[in-house]
Amino acid sequence: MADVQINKEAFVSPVLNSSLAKISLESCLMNASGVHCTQESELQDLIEAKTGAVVSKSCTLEYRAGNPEPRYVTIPYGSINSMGLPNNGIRYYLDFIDGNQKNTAKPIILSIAGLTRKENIELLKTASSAQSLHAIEFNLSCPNIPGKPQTGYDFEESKSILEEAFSICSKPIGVKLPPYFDMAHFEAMAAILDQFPLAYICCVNSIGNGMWIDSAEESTVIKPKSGFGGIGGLFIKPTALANVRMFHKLLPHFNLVGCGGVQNGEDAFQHILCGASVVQIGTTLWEEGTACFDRISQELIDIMTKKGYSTIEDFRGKLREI
Ligand code: OXC
Repeated sequence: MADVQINKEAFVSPVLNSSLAKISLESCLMNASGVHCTQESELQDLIEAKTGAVVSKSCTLEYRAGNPEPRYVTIPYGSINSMGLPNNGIRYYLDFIDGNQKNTAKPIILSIAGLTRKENIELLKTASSAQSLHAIEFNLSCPNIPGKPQTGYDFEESKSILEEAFSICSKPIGVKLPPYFDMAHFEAMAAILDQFPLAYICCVNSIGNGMWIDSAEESTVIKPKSGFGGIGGLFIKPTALANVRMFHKLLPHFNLVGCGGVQNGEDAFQHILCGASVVQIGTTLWEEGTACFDRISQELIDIMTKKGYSTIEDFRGKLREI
């Protein structure tokens, strides 16, 4: 068979441009909240990296030290963590965003995760009045707070907190969801989310309350919660893809953010095929640092070049079902 001839003059290198919360992004890749985004220096690294947007560590009203260590461990195929929302408090992140948003067109999204409903409302009110803030990622899915269930698994509470959130907060709000595993749950959550003008839906947070064991030591590998923690990394890619796909099918009019198991350009490509407009990177960023964005961007561009795609819209959501 003759080689395919590429007309070099007509060929334009693909771009990774996308949009989130109605803001244009130069790249569809960004960090997952929680990784490399707690300290100002880390957020600065992310602004300077090949990211299209940046999201801060989920914050509470005040500084939190988080759970006792060891609380993050790399395991085969991924990671287990029970960080317990260590963060510097909302003011720290809003001040950083205020100081930096003047110098960069790259949106810095504030992630919030109050431990109680009252705290979430206070966080939303505070964020609502922050001038330079573009959008909020409302984390409904932290699995690591002892004694606190994940809001995203309580459908009634999810609906009611979103009602209140939209009544008091004027900023665009996206949600970070836990993974769902049953069609009835996908449908129930989609029916709730459809009632709100959400800026985006991010699927998924870590798979909550997993366990990893050190056989030699006959022990758990993380200390908090008797060794139970959120599972991330390659392990969770099938679950993450399924969640992006299902919410894309149920809510095609929503902006979707895919998160889970992205180690390379092909993983990002698959999230976009499922319907994601933006792809977040967590465990790989933890392992490799911000250079992962250069590598993954190039790998994604290489795939698009081979397939003849110029933008991610050429294939976004177009997964073939056989
Ligand atoms: N998901 C979260 O939402 N938060 C962190 N871990 C996780 O897996 C945390 O801080 O525990």
